[in-house]
Amino acid sequence: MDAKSEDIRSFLSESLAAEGFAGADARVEAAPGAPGLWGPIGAGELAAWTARLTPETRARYGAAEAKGAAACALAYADSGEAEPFAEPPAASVGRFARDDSYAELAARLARVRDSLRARFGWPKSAVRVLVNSRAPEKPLAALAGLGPVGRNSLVLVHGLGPGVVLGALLLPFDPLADAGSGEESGGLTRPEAADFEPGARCGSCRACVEACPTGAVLESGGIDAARCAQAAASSEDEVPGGVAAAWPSILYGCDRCLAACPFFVPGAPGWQGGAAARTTGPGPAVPLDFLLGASDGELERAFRGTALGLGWMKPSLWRRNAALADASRVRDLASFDARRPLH
Ligand code: B12
Ligand code: SF4
Ligand code: SF4
Repeated sequence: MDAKSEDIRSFLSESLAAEGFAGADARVEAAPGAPGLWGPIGAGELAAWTARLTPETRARYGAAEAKGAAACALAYADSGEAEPFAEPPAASVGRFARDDSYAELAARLARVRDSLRARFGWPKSAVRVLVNSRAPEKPLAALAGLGPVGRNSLVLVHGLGPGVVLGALLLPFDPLADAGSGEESGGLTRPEAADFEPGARCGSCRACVEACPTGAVLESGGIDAARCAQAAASSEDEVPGGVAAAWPSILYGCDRCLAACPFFVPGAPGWQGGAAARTTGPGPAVPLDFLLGASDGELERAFRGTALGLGWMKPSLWRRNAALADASRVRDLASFDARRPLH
């Protein structure tokens, strides 16, 4: 790597550290107690990921031009909360949506992108930010050595667990150009095939399988999205009978399969440094009386500017989810078989 590339990598590392991301390998400065972790992806590894994208997605993010990437994980704002999930008379909000962790991660990565462009005079398109994009982000995190994919299909990030949002910067340089291998790699952990196979690193643990109220987490690893309550909560499509019958009193976001994981880190300071500073979201629970009684305008005003105020989420969807949560109060869960056929 020439001096300039070395400079770029150091600057990237410093910029990410300033945004709260510790380095996942020994060559980059650690940020103790940081809410985030990042790891580098080299040109060859990135090419394997790019090759799987559709031509449209590849073009959309300029992935074929990228020479490397930095994958990042950010712990939820209030990942330290270990409170039980809301039950009627309230519906719960997933941790990622309580304070809009996606928006926070995107803002942090945009600042790193802007610093890189300003420092090295790169054009706008040289660095791309991916956060909940149309490109698969879990394999980027695994490629960067942030952690393996668990049986629940979520990346179990070293030190932070599954309670994170993931994102990446696609870069015009290879941050691993001089990494070497083995001892020469400076403590760099490179992923193996098992890190991409959901559950291959989970041993005999089945906690997420047991915690999923709708039977969506597969014993063999991964999820059956047709059974996932969060998949149904995000869609206007009719909710399958088996999913409706086991609805876990959620408004949006579920979290059961990640909160049950032994790698989930209750007590970890999230990006707000704890729950006290929450200001930007709906919080962990919303009263059903409000959700079922409010007008469209009242609901839109309540969620505008939060992760629940996304353009595609309509009052009819919030009301439908709230009605399912309301119905869950009269359900006989003891006799419910989560693995029975859906319809
Ligand atoms: C669609 C989607 C959903 C769907 C379907 C999820 C599913 N598991 O099928 C639904 C609505 C159900 C959902 C729910 C949730 N989601 Co979601 N979701 C996504 C989204 C937008 C796309 C995922 C996807 O289908 N990708 C396409 C498939 C093909 O790829 P993949 O599964 O990601 O990749 C695997 C393989 O294809 C293969 N692979 C693919 N490319 C490559 C390349 C190489 C080189 C290799 C070796 C392998 C490989 O390996 C991968 C790992 O096994 C991502 C964001 C994103 N853009 O990635 C978030 C994302 C996966 N969701 C996330 C979260 C937080 C959730 C919820 C926890 C939200 C909540 N509280 O309710 C739940 C959890 C449910 C669960 N247990 O999965 C996070 C996961 C964070 C983490 N720790 O992993 C993501 C990454 C969003 C983000 N940017 O943070 N989600
Ligand atoms: S998000 Fe909820 S419903 Fe979906 S797989 Fe996880 S526990 Fe099951
Ligand atoms: S709960 Fe257990 S099986 Fe599920 S992802 Fe976590 S470690 Fe793996």
